[in-house]
Amino acid sequence: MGTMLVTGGAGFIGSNFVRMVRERDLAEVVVLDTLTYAGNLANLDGCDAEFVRGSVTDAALVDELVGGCDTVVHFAAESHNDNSLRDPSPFVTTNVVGTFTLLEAVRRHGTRLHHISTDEVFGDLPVEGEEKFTETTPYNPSSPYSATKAGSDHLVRAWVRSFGVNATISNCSNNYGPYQHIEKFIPRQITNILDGRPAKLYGTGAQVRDWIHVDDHNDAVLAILERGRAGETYNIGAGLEKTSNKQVIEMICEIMGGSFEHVADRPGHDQRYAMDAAKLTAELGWAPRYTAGLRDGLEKTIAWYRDNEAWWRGAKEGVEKRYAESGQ
Ligand code: NAD
Ligand code: TDX
Repeated sequence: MGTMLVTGGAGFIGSNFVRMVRERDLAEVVVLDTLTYAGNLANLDGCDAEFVRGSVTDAALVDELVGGCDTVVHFAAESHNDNSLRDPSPFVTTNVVGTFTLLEAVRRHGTRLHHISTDEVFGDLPVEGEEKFTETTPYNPSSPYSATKAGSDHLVRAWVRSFGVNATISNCSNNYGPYQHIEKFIPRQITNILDGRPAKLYGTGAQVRDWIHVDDHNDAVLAILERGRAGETYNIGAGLEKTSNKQVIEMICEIMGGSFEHVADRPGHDQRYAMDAAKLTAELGWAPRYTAGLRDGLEKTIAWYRDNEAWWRGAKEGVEKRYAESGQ
């Protein structure tokens, strides 16, 4: 794949992706990341990749970097729903304007782009029922975060159709695994319990997420880069057994020996996400590797946070202080 520009490569999914690409020696990697609170250079420790600190909204920098690479994989985003409810502004700038800036650069240079997106662009599904999102489900985002991700997907589609840009999109469900920021559901609960605090469940905890290990997500991204059809969108989801937030928190508490409490619900809280990944499987032969169930993946993830306290410790107090301000 020549030289690959990975935006947001110092974040959770992007850094796991860079590690995978370098370990398999699939491409030379240049990471472009502005290192927000969510970006951490330590995530790339031991990875043989060039690092450039800068924003995807910096048109001159983006043009120069895109001009020097063969493929762009675009992970950079503001990624947390709760933050988008506190202050949507950086979501619009990074997710919408940043994607626009990249699209203009790949248009000028004729560079292949893969855009990383989310299942949340489709809105939500009732908790009861087995319906799943497909690639043709109409967009219906609920939060400022998901609205800006939906906007970025629309921009990519328009640049494909209007300007013939060579781009693909993937929409993935909730990821978990090592290096996930402790503001997110699973690592927040693991680090709460390691810290002697109760785990925190929003509202009743009846909501359902379609959990996927980050390596399964990144395997799918590589399959799309290698064999995906230009202009296409692929849904990514592991199809594990339906598990509510309450069941996930109970599993974590049981494995770690902790307790949980109910806290204020998230305004506009999406009820259920579920992805139909049949197109990805049928066309590209992708299948998840973490098939032993969520409990097995959680045990490995808990072990990682236990073994890597120095990685998360510095952020814990600030994250919990911000949540406490909204009763969470
Ligand atoms: P993250 O918040 O852990 O990482 C985002 C990274 O982007 C950080 O390193 C941050 O510094 C960087 N960044 C932010 N603004 C930037 C800017 N203006 N210029 C350059 N870099 C910038 O997020 P994540 O969970 O790794 O998500 C990565 C991508 O995957 C996002 O596009 C997200 O929407 C998508 N996604 C995430 C999930 C999930 O469950 N986490 C699921 C589906 C899709
Ligand atoms: O402390 C908590 N307690 C709790 O019950 C937190 C932080 C969350 N929750 C609930 C809210 C959600 O129903 O857990 C669920 C998961 O929450 P998040 O980790 O914030 O993820 P979600 O809002 O579902 O979005 C995630 O998946 C799709 C990612 O953060 C997005 O980047 C991705 O696009």
